[in-house]
Amino acid sequence: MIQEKQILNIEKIRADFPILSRQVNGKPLVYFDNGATSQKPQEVIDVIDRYYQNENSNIHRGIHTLSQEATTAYEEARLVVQKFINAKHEHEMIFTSGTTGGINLVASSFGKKFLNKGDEVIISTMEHHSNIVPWQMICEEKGAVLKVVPINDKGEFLMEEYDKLLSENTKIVAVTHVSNTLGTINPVKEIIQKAHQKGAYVLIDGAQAVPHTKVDVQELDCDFYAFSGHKMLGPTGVGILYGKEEVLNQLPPYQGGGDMIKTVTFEKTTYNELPHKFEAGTPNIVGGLGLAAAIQYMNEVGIENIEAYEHELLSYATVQIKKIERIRIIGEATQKASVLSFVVDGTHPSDIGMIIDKLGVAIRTGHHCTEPLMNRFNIPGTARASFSFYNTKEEIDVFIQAVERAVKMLR
Ligand code: C6P
Repeated sequence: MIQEKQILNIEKIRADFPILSRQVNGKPLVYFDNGATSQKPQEVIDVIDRYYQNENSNIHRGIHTLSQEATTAYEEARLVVQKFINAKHEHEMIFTSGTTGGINLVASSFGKKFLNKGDEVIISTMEHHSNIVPWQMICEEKGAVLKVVPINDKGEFLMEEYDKLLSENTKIVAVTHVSNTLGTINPVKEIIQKAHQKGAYVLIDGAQAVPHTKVDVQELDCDFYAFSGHKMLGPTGVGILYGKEEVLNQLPPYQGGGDMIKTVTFEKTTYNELPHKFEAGTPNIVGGLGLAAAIQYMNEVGIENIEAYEHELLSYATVQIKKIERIRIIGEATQKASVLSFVVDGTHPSDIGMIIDKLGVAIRTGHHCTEPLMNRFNIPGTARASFSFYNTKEEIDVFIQAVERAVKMLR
């Protein structure tokens, strides 16, 4: 009897995700591209459908019933997220368009307020472009310096190198909680503590962490934590930026427009309270409701169960893939989330991806928006399988057979 069935009721879970029963290229879909975006359960699809059929209205503006209902539902969604990541206050949850939106907000607003010539920003080698480029842009504007913490050959953050880079000049440290390309789980609590000792703020990119592990922002004590709805069963175009109240209150608004103001005259505008100060314009209302439904679904399954189950999937897949000749795993950190990146020496990752797609298996190939990381490993890209709790060991068997076949064909 396979062990996965003991942790989760996998048949029931899979039945909740309509797309998982479709065929691709005449084969049952094996969806292992969860790092790019997750699939959505029926509950989330229903919330979106119901909203546009029965509830659609703008929020924070109307006195009519529909608008008030939509406002209440949206603000309740904020509370669901607050509870999920254990933030102290609901107004510390800023709805954004996603992780990228959240990081750009911080880089721009924090940079305007706190960065000056000669100040330093620390990131790591394994960052997604979303946690590199916004910092490069603001550093260039302000004359600040971007410092990069190196990693070892297993893909682990080098704490002793970080210690050397941290100084009184460090104003903010921005690192990923889980690497999308390597699966490495970074010791973010220690990273945060060390930055705070030097008086620096910390932003954590949680895009690949929140879908797979329990995140408690108060326990971490991070200043900012950004993540996307679509990687955790929710819709695209919505995400959350958590920020500590006392830090957010010091930052200037990011964008100007409706909802973020208290009063406007041609001479002077005063700004709204948190969180609205950072939420200019009509938001992705249905996105917020869909995200709350996604969190409720994850809560029902249990984040600890998700983590344990995905860990089993990763261990199983890792053992199986190592049996295939010429395969080299990229990212072998001791602490890993459910990402399996690999290269087949002498072949291009996209050839593997294309061949196994014909067999119904969806993985991502390429640089995964981490080009500097690819340069670190001296490779053009990887083939990446990223698992979710609705995947199974049987699917891993199909994937392994497909990769074996591709490797033979590309000999
Ligand atoms: N990574 C992947 O296939 P957005 O696009 O804003 O939802 O998320 C950006 C982002 C930021 N940080 C990390 C660690 C990420 O993994 C991502 C998105 C996807 O790996 C698409 S490139």
